[in-house]
Amino acid sequence: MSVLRFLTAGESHGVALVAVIEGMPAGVPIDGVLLNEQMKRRQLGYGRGPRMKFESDAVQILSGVRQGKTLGSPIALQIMNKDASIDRLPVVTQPRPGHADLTGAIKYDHRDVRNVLERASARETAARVAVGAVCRQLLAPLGVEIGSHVVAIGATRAKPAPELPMTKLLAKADASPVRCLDPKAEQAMVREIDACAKRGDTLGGIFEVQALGAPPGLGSYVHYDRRLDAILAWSIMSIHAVKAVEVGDGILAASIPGSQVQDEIFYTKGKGFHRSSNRAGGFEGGMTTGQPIVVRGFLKPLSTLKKPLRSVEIRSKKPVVATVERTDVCTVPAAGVIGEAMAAFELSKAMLEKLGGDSLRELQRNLRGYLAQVRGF
Ligand code: EPS
Repeated sequence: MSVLRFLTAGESHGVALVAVIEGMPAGVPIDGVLLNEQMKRRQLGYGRGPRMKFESDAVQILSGVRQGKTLGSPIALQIMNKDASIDRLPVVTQPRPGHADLTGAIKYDHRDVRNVLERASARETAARVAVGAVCRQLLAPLGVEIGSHVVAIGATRAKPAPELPMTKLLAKADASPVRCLDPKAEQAMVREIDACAKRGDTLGGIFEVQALGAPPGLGSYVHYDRRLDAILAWSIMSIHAVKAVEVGDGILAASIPGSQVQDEIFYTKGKGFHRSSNRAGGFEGGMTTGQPIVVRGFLKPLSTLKKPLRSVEIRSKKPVVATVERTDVCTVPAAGVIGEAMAAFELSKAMLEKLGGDSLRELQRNLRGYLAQVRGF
């Protein structure tokens, strides 16, 4: 058994995006239809730009899967770009404030900002969603389900989400153009996106990822880099445009007394230890408690503006306005799907670290043994 890891490669308008997953146990059933369902979900959402209308992201499995099951060997995935125009696209010398453009060009000594923006683009997240879709198929037989919904777009905030079984949450969120569970807020969000598009501006917002069924004790308090809430926060923060992450009621908790923050502990025969609240978002001491995992990503508005901001031409150093690339007005609904993928990867990794196993059968046996031990505590 090795540590689960993945790499992605590919430019936004290059030939393809690719990903390699290493450390996936053998014997995990992989359904290509389910993989592509996840890819489609990432392409949806009100406020997306023209690119998503003509790309139909589909995953090709190049290795590591045979007769519908993982082999235990590296899994290579490929997503072809319909728009593979990278060699015909113009040189960019007017960096966009907020994008990787200027700092990336300085760091890598590029005089064409395109060399930066092609890889810095959020198109890379298509490869991450493909990886997450494989991880979900490992987690499903282990009883872990992951979903997300949109909590806010711009100034519009949804009312607190009801507790729903994961299939219901996903069905409701995916049926909404902005992946929001509150129909009133949904309408206001759509109006806000429309108004923003008219102004040539962009909008950020908040998505919430939930994971149900994770056993208690994933991650650890014993060392800083084993705290799974921190690992998950890092992972969500790595998604393009995410500038803040919240676990459970973390932001509110900073401003209210401890008696209103901690989740009290109860014990009932037959049911074992339980809580009547989950303000901690499923983590105590960096470990899963067995309660639902709740993590939110806060996206700043995208940095490509139709009405561009002031910038500087990198060769002449003269003031200009930033380059205008084709882009989206709002990507918060898609970001939730990407957040799910990152959570699926981190939870798969944490499960394998805790339980071990080179095959799904071995992993499931180890999980059953651990859960029996937990029940007997
Ligand atoms: C994206 C593809 C991109 C953008 C967006 C995400 O397509 P293009 O640049 O060809 O229009 O729509 O990229 C960005 C938000 C960004 O900052 O680069 C995708 O596949 O998600």
